[in-house]
Amino acid sequence: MTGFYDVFNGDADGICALQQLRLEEPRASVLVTGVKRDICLLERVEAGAGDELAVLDISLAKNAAALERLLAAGARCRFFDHHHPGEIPAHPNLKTFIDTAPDVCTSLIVDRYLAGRQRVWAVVAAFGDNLAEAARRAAQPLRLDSVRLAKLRTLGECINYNAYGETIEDLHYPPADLYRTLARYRDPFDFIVDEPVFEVLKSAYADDLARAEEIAPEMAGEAAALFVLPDAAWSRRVNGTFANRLAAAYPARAHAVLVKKRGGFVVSVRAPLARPFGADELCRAFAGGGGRKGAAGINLLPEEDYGRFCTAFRAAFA
Ligand SMILES: [Mn+2]
Repeated sequence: MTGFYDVFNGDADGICALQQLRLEEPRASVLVTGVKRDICLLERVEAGAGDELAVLDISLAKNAAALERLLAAGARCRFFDHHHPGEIPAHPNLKTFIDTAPDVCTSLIVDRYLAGRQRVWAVVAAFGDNLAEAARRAAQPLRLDSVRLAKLRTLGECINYNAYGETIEDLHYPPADLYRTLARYRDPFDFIVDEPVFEVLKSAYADDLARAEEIAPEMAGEAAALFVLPDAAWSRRVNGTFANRLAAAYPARAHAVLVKKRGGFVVSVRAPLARPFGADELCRAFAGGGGRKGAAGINLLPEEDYGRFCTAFRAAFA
Protein backbone atom coordinates (compact mmCIF):
# COMPACT_ATOMS: atom_id res chain seq x y z
CA MET A 1 0.00 0.00 0.00
CA THR A 2 1.23 3.46 -0.88
CA GLY A 3 1.62 5.94 1.91
CA PHE A 4 2.20 9.66 2.01
CA TYR A 5 4.33 11.20 4.72
CA ASP A 6 4.49 14.94 5.36
CA VAL A 7 7.55 15.68 7.47
CA PHE A 8 7.76 19.32 8.53
CA ASN A 9 9.17 21.70 11.09
CA GLY A 10 6.51 22.72 13.61
CA ASP A 11 7.16 26.46 13.16
CA ALA A 12 5.28 28.88 10.90
CA ASP A 13 7.59 28.23 7.96
CA GLY A 14 7.18 24.45 8.12
CA ILE A 15 3.42 24.57 8.69
CA CYS A 16 2.74 27.16 5.97
CA ALA A 17 4.99 25.32 3.52
CA LEU A 18 2.86 22.21 3.97
CA GLN A 19 -0.32 24.27 3.84
CA GLN A 20 0.62 25.57 0.39
CA LEU A 21 1.61 22.16 -0.89
CA ARG A 22 -1.53 20.39 0.35
CA LEU A 23 -3.90 23.12 -0.86
CA GLU A 24 -2.51 22.40 -4.32
CA GLU A 25 -2.03 18.65 -3.89
CA PRO A 26 -4.68 17.48 -1.43
CA ARG A 27 -4.03 14.04 0.02
CA ALA A 28 -4.35 12.18 3.29
CA SER A 29 -0.92 11.81 4.83
CA VAL A 30 0.91 10.81 7.97
CA LEU A 31 2.10 14.00 9.70
CA VAL A 32 5.55 13.93 11.27
CA THR A 33 6.53 17.07 13.16
CA GLY A 34 7.46 18.44 16.57
CA VAL A 35 8.64 21.52 18.45
CA LYS A 36 10.81 23.92 16.49
CA ARG A 37 14.09 22.59 17.85
CA ASP A 38 13.07 19.02 17.03
CA ILE A 39 14.65 18.75 13.59
CA CYS A 40 15.75 15.10 13.38
CA LEU A 41 12.35 14.03 12.10
CA LEU A 42 13.16 11.59 9.31
CA GLU A 43 14.52 9.02 11.74
CA ARG A 44 10.92 8.53 12.93
CA VAL A 45 9.67 7.54 9.47
CA GLU A 46 9.38 3.92 8.35
CA ALA A 47 8.67 3.96 4.62
CA GLY A 48 9.65 2.03 1.52
CA ALA A 49 8.84 1.30 -2.11
CA GLY A 50 5.68 3.08 -3.25
CA ASP A 51 5.75 5.57 -0.38
CA GLU A 52 6.11 9.29 -0.97
CA LEU A 53 7.62 11.83 1.39
CA ALA A 54 7.42 15.59 1.38
CA VAL A 55 10.05 17.04 3.72
CA LEU A 56 9.78 20.69 4.64
CA ASP A 57 11.98 23.09 6.59
CA ILE A 58 14.36 20.70 8.33
CA SER A 59 18.04 20.46 7.51
CA LEU A 60 19.08 17.69 5.13
CA ALA A 61 22.46 17.54 6.86
CA LYS A 62 20.77 16.68 10.18
CA ASN A 63 18.62 13.99 8.52
CA ALA A 64 21.15 12.56 6.06
CA ALA A 65 21.42 9.05 7.50
CA ALA A 66 17.65 8.54 7.76
CA LEU A 67 17.16 9.96 4.26
CA GLU A 68 19.69 7.51 2.89
CA ARG A 69 17.92 4.62 4.63
CA LEU A 70 14.51 5.67 3.24
CA LEU A 71 15.81 6.12 -0.30
CA ALA A 72 17.53 2.75 -0.14
CA ALA A 73 14.23 1.22 0.99
CA GLY A 74 12.61 2.60 -2.19
CA ALA A 75 10.74 5.65 -0.86
CA ARG A 76 10.46 8.75 -3.06
CA CYS A 77 11.22 12.10 -1.51
CA ARG A 78 10.78 15.77 -2.31
CA PHE A 79 12.93 17.85 0.02
CA PHE A 80 12.25 21.60 0.44
CA ASP A 81 14.51 23.56 2.78
CA HIS A 82 16.66 26.65 3.38
CA HIS A 83 19.22 25.33 5.90
CA HIS A 84 22.71 24.27 4.89
CA PRO A 85 22.23 20.80 3.44
CA GLY A 86 25.75 19.37 3.58
CA GLU A 87 26.34 16.93 0.77
CA ILE A 88 23.15 16.26 -1.18
CA PRO A 89 22.92 12.58 -2.14
CA ALA A 90 22.42 11.86 -5.83
CA HIS A 91 19.49 9.45 -6.05
CA PRO A 92 16.79 9.08 -8.71
CA ASN A 93 14.06 9.04 -6.02
CA LEU A 94 15.23 12.28 -4.41
CA LYS A 95 14.28 15.75 -5.64
CA THR A 96 15.69 18.65 -3.65
CA PHE A 97 14.54 22.25 -3.63
CA ILE A 98 17.10 23.92 -1.40
CA ASP A 99 18.10 27.58 -1.27
CA THR A 100 20.21 28.91 1.59
CA ALA A 101 19.99 32.61 0.65
CA PRO A 102 19.46 34.63 3.85
CA ASP A 103 16.19 36.22 2.65
CA VAL A 104 14.59 32.92 1.64
CA CYS A 105 12.52 30.59 3.82
CA THR A 106 11.11 27.18 2.95
CA SER A 107 7.64 28.56 2.27
CA LEU A 108 9.11 30.90 -0.34
CA ILE A 109 10.82 27.90 -1.95
CA VAL A 110 7.50 26.02 -2.04
CA ASP A 111 5.91 29.20 -3.42
CA ARG A 112 8.40 29.09 -6.29
CA TYR A 113 7.64 25.39 -6.83
CA LEU A 114 3.90 26.17 -7.02
CA ALA A 115 4.42 29.25 -9.21
CA GLY A 116 2.90 31.49 -6.53
CA ARG A 117 -0.51 29.81 -6.47
CA GLN A 118 -0.74 29.89 -2.65
CA ARG A 119 1.38 33.00 -2.23
CA VAL A 120 -0.52 34.46 0.72
CA TRP A 121 0.62 31.56 2.95
CA ALA A 122 4.22 32.16 1.94
CA VAL A 123 3.80 35.74 3.11
CA VAL A 124 2.51 34.51 6.50
CA ALA A 125 5.49 32.17 6.79
CA ALA A 126 8.09 34.78 5.84
CA PHE A 127 6.73 37.11 8.52
CA GLY A 128 6.82 34.22 10.99
CA ASP A 129 10.43 33.43 10.06
CA ASN A 130 11.34 37.07 10.79
CA LEU A 131 11.87 37.93 7.09
CA ALA A 132 9.63 41.00 7.00
CA GLU A 133 11.29 42.49 3.91
CA ALA A 134 10.96 39.27 1.93
CA ALA A 135 7.36 38.94 3.11
CA ARG A 136 6.46 42.42 1.85
CA ARG A 137 8.18 41.76 -1.47
CA ALA A 138 6.31 38.47 -1.92
CA ALA A 139 3.05 40.21 -1.02
CA GLN A 140 3.34 42.93 -3.67
CA PRO A 141 1.30 41.20 -6.42
CA LEU A 142 -1.45 40.48 -3.86
CA ARG A 143 -2.06 44.23 -3.44
CA LEU A 144 -2.88 44.02 0.27
CA ASP A 145 -3.23 47.23 2.24
CA SER A 146 -1.08 47.80 5.32
CA VAL A 147 -3.84 46.68 7.70
CA ARG A 148 -4.15 43.30 6.00
CA LEU A 149 -0.39 42.92 5.79
CA ALA A 150 -0.15 43.59 9.52
CA LYS A 151 -2.75 40.87 10.14
CA LEU A 152 -0.71 38.36 8.15
CA ARG A 153 2.34 39.36 10.15
CA THR A 154 0.56 38.77 13.45
CA LEU A 155 -0.68 35.41 12.19
CA GLY A 156 2.84 34.37 11.16
CA GLU A 157 4.25 35.42 14.50
CA CYS A 158 1.54 33.56 16.43
CA ILE A 159 1.99 30.31 14.50
CA ASN A 160 5.72 30.62 14.99
CA TYR A 161 5.38 31.35 18.71
CA ASN A 162 3.42 28.12 19.13
CA ALA A 163 6.47 26.05 18.08
CA TYR A 164 8.75 27.21 20.89
CA GLY A 165 9.23 24.99 23.88
CA GLU A 166 11.39 22.18 25.12
CA THR A 167 8.77 19.51 24.43
CA ILE A 168 5.28 19.32 22.91
CA GLU A 169 3.87 19.61 26.45
CA ASP A 170 5.15 23.20 26.64
CA LEU A 171 3.15 24.22 23.56
CA HIS A 172 -0.45 25.40 23.38
CA TYR A 173 -1.12 23.11 20.40
CA PRO A 174 0.89 20.18 19.06
CA PRO A 175 2.06 21.46 15.66
CA ALA A 176 0.31 18.61 13.82
CA ASP A 177 -2.99 19.71 15.39
CA LEU A 178 -2.35 23.34 14.54
CA TYR A 179 -1.65 22.34 10.94
CA ARG A 180 -4.88 20.28 10.78
CA THR A 181 -6.83 23.29 12.06
CA LEU A 182 -5.16 25.59 9.55
CA ALA A 183 -5.75 23.13 6.72
CA ARG A 184 -9.51 23.76 6.98
CA TYR A 185 -8.94 27.31 5.69
CA ARG A 186 -7.85 28.22 2.18
CA ASP A 187 -7.68 31.88 3.12
CA PRO A 188 -5.64 33.08 6.13
CA PHE A 189 -8.01 36.00 6.65
CA ASP A 190 -10.84 33.52 7.27
CA PHE A 191 -8.64 31.77 9.82
CA ILE A 192 -7.97 35.10 11.52
CA VAL A 193 -11.65 36.05 11.71
CA ASP A 194 -13.33 32.67 12.31
CA GLU A 195 -10.85 30.44 14.12
CA PRO A 196 -10.75 30.67 17.94
CA VAL A 197 -7.26 29.12 17.92
CA PHE A 198 -5.92 32.37 16.51
CA GLU A 199 -7.22 34.43 19.45
CA VAL A 200 -5.91 31.86 21.94
CA LEU A 201 -2.40 32.07 20.48
CA LYS A 202 -2.46 35.84 20.21
CA SER A 203 -3.42 36.44 23.81
CA ALA A 204 -1.16 33.67 25.16
CA TYR A 205 1.77 35.22 23.32
CA ALA A 206 1.02 38.63 24.85
CA ASP A 207 0.67 37.06 28.33
CA ASP A 208 4.00 35.23 28.08
CA LEU A 209 5.80 38.38 26.98
CA ALA A 210 4.20 40.44 29.74
CA ARG A 211 5.42 37.90 32.32
CA ALA A 212 8.96 38.03 30.93
CA GLU A 213 8.93 41.81 31.00
CA GLU A 214 8.17 41.76 34.73
CA ILE A 215 11.44 39.96 35.45
CA ALA A 216 14.17 42.26 36.80
CA PRO A 217 17.64 41.68 35.33
CA GLU A 218 20.24 39.90 37.48
CA MET A 219 22.75 42.29 36.01
CA ALA A 220 22.33 45.29 33.71
CA GLY A 221 24.96 47.77 32.58
CA GLU A 222 25.64 49.92 29.53
CA ALA A 223 27.25 47.09 27.59
CA ALA A 224 25.45 43.97 28.78
CA ALA A 225 22.39 42.72 30.64
CA LEU A 226 21.50 39.27 31.98
CA PHE A 227 18.06 37.89 32.82
CA VAL A 228 17.07 34.62 34.48
CA LEU A 229 13.60 33.22 33.75
CA PRO A 230 12.03 30.54 35.96
CA ASP A 231 11.68 26.84 35.15
CA ALA A 232 8.22 27.14 33.56
CA ALA A 233 6.54 26.36 30.25
CA TRP A 234 5.93 30.05 29.51
CA SER A 235 9.67 30.79 29.93
CA ARG A 236 10.57 28.04 27.46
CA ARG A 237 8.00 29.35 24.97
CA VAL A 238 9.01 32.97 25.04
CA ASN A 239 12.70 33.27 25.94
CA GLY A 240 13.90 33.57 22.33
CA THR A 241 11.36 36.26 21.47
CA PHE A 242 12.12 38.05 24.73
CA ALA A 243 15.85 38.07 23.89
CA ASN A 244 15.14 39.41 20.40
CA ARG A 245 12.93 42.17 21.82
CA LEU A 246 15.60 43.19 24.31
CA ALA A 247 18.15 43.28 21.49
CA ALA A 248 15.90 45.54 19.42
CA ALA A 249 15.10 47.84 22.35
CA TYR A 250 18.75 48.23 23.45
CA PRO A 251 20.81 47.91 20.25
CA ALA A 252 24.09 48.89 21.90
CA ARG A 253 23.77 46.25 24.63
CA ALA A 254 24.47 42.49 24.64
CA HIS A 255 21.85 40.25 26.26
CA ALA A 256 21.87 36.88 27.94
CA VAL A 257 18.55 35.24 28.77
CA LEU A 258 18.84 32.15 30.96
CA VAL A 259 16.00 29.75 31.65
CA LYS A 260 16.27 27.69 34.85
CA LYS A 261 16.14 23.97 34.45
CA ARG A 262 17.07 20.97 36.61
CA GLY A 263 20.79 21.19 37.23
CA GLY A 264 21.39 24.53 35.55
CA PHE A 265 20.23 26.86 32.81
CA VAL A 266 19.44 26.95 29.09
CA VAL A 267 21.25 30.03 27.77
CA SER A 268 20.42 32.37 24.85
CA VAL A 269 22.89 35.11 24.00
CA ARG A 270 22.32 38.03 21.65
CA ALA A 271 25.29 40.19 20.66
CA PRO A 272 24.51 43.93 20.44
CA LEU A 273 22.65 44.63 17.17
CA ALA A 274 25.04 47.54 16.67
CA ARG A 275 28.04 45.11 16.80
CA PRO A 276 26.55 41.72 15.98
CA PHE A 277 29.42 39.35 16.72
CA GLY A 278 30.99 37.43 19.57
CA ALA A 279 27.94 35.46 20.76
CA ASP A 280 29.11 32.20 19.17
CA GLU A 281 32.63 32.49 20.54
CA LEU A 282 31.37 33.11 24.06
CA CYS A 283 28.98 30.16 23.99
CA ARG A 284 31.44 27.75 22.41
CA ALA A 285 33.70 28.22 25.44
CA PHE A 286 31.10 26.19 27.37
CA ALA A 287 30.11 22.54 26.80
CA GLY A 288 26.99 22.28 24.60
CA GLY A 289 27.42 25.84 23.32
CA GLY A 290 27.14 26.99 19.72
CA GLY A 291 25.32 29.22 17.27
CA ARG A 292 25.88 32.19 15.02
CA LYS A 293 27.91 35.37 15.52
CA GLY A 294 24.90 37.47 16.48
CA ALA A 295 22.81 34.86 18.31
CA ALA A 296 24.06 31.79 20.11
CA GLY A 297 23.25 29.55 23.05
CA ILE A 298 24.24 26.85 25.51
CA ASN A 299 22.07 23.73 25.86
CA LEU A 300 22.73 23.27 29.57
CA LEU A 301 24.95 25.52 31.63
CA PRO A 302 25.56 23.65 34.91
CA GLU A 303 24.51 25.54 38.02
CA GLU A 304 28.12 25.73 39.27
CA ASP A 305 29.27 27.44 36.03
CA TYR A 306 26.84 30.36 36.44
CA GLY A 307 29.49 32.69 37.94
CA ARG A 308 32.05 31.76 35.31
CA PHE A 309 29.47 32.44 32.58
CA CYS A 310 28.57 35.88 34.00
CA THR A 311 32.25 36.88 34.04
CA ALA A 312 32.84 35.60 30.50
CA PHE A 313 29.65 37.28 29.23
CA ARG A 314 30.63 40.65 30.69
CA ALA A 315 34.21 40.34 29.40
CA ALA A 316 33.06 39.35 25.89
CA PHE A 317 31.01 42.52 25.43
CA ALA A 318 32.82 45.02 27.68
MN1 LIG B 1 12.38 27.98 8.22
